[in-house]
Amino acid sequence: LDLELALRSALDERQFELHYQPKMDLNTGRIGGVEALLRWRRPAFGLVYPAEFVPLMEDTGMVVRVGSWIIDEACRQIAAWSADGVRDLRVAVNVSSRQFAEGDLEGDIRAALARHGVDPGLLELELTESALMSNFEHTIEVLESLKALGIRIAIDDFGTGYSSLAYLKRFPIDKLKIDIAFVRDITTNPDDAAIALAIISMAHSLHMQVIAEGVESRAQMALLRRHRCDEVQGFHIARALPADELMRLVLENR
Ligand code: G
Ligand code: G
Ligand code: MN
Ligand code: NA
Repeated sequence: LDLELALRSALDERQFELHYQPKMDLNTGRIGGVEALLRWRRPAFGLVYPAEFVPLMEDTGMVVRVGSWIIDEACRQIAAWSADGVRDLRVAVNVSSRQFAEGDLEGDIRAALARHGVDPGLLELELTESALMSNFEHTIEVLESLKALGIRIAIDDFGTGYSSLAYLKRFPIDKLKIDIAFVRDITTNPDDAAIALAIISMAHSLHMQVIAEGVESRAQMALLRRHRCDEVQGFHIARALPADELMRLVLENR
């Protein structure tokens, strides 16, 4: 209950911040994008990670209002990096199931892009299979309206949910993100390697890109590159960093 009360005032008290984890393009070795990850700087507690509060935000519906803030903040950051001369770094934000179902995603994104004067092509959404599969008609309508804005759409944690391949074909999806569960033992478990390879092949056949998350070693990265995965994200590249530290890393990498 204390947690819920504290969380309710966190947005107005400006206690949320976004950290950014790089995504490396395996063809060029460049950091082509980042994933924005929510952090709560809770007074007297320090930095709190999403696992401790996102489920409660989802249950209470707070995630809709905070989700709108996250989209605005990500666009503000894209504009700030642009002003500093980095104009080609894509920023992905996570969208929760409830935000997708109940929020006005298109309105929020349209407003944030306009307010900050951001190129829509630099904004990407990460949606989970469960968010997409709950209501087919609603999903297709929302996804089409989002694509019309010019933003990109990825399916997060791919392979652990229950998306039907028939639906996948009909959704305007740009990218699949292979779940960490298949990446963790990819160099030692032939089944996991086979699943990752199958996801990569299927994605490319459907003209989608593929990223693997949770990459923690050079060997995992090398195997994914051999299998023609497009991008990798994980501790082997870097953890999520505050905006200024992330920018230093990007500039060193260019
Ligand atoms: O940053 P961390 O690895 O602790 O994130 C853990 C989980 O929290 C991830 O699954 C991620 O999708 C979720 N998460 C992180 N940031 C956000 C956010 O901004 N919005 C939503 N809805 N979920 C987030
Ligand atoms: O959106 P999603 O829940 O997938 O968010 C990414 C989560 O994965 C974050 O909580 C982040 O801290 C975590 N993460 C990112 N890279 C790695 C990694 O290389 N290994 C592990 N175990 N977790 C990671
Ligand atoms: Mn994600
Ligand atoms: Na994920």
